[in-house]
Amino acid sequence: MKFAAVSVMRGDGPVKGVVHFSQDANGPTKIFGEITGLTPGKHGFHVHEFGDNTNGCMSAGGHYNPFLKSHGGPGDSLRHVGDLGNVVADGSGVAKFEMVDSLIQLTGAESVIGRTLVIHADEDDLGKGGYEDSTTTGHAGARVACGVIGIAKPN
Ligand SMILES: [Cu+2]
Ligand SMILES: [Zn+2]
Repeated sequence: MKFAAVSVMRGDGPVKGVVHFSQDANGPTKIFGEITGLTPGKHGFHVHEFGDNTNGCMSAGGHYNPFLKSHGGPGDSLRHVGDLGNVVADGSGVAKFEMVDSLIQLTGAESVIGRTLVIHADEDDLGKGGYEDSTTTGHAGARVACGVIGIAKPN
């Protein structure tokens, strides 16, 4: 069984993008796409809990964290399910990326379908920055674009 999802990301400013998810049975999930309009450098990238955009990206809640862990990076054992680390924008403000993650699921009890993908203004410090919000949000700053993760046609 193959599963696919897509998030069309928008914000109040110039940042926008499209991010695809694909997963084979219960294998890892591939996450790939392109986000434009960013400042050059690293930007925190997470799945947030709610698919609620009534108040823009703010109503998406905190990082999706069904196992009640603290914030980390995608390679850490201690992390939120939604912690995807950073994507890197080039000098033109374009982040083109592809990653594979074993905690992001497109099916089952901890599925991310119907939740919100968010990209932030600043770098995610992966829990290690020593700021008050490093262990909850990675100190990644404002939510510059977001989009609900919806079911897509597998290919
Ligand atoms: Cu976030
Ligand atoms: Zn987190």
